[in-house]
Amino acid sequence: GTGSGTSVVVKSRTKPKKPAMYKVLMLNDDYTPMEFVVHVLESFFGKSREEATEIMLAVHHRGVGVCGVYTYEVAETKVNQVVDYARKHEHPLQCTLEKE
Ligand code: TYC
Repeated sequence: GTGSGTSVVVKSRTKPKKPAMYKVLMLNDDYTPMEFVVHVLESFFGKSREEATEIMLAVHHRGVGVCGVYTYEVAETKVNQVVDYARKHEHPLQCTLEKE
């Protein structure tokens, strides 16, 4: 406060804003096995077998699909993990980020 030389913590009147969210998109290709895509959706995105199969088939038919929505750091980490894992298994599976 004034004169005392001590500091005062003042509470903000408004709420802090929500973090920007990013969709992790999975892209179709002609070579990655369907079972591999289902496995990726289960193990990196916490999907059930049923949900994973639905998402995989949607991507297979439409070309692209949403795996999940995360903050930037989490989304970027997922993309890197999936692309690295696919490359390790010699599949061309691609994943990307899109701001919501
Ligand atoms: N199109 C692939 C196939 O016929 C399957 C596939 C689905 C690949 C989704 C990638 O993100 C993908 N084997």
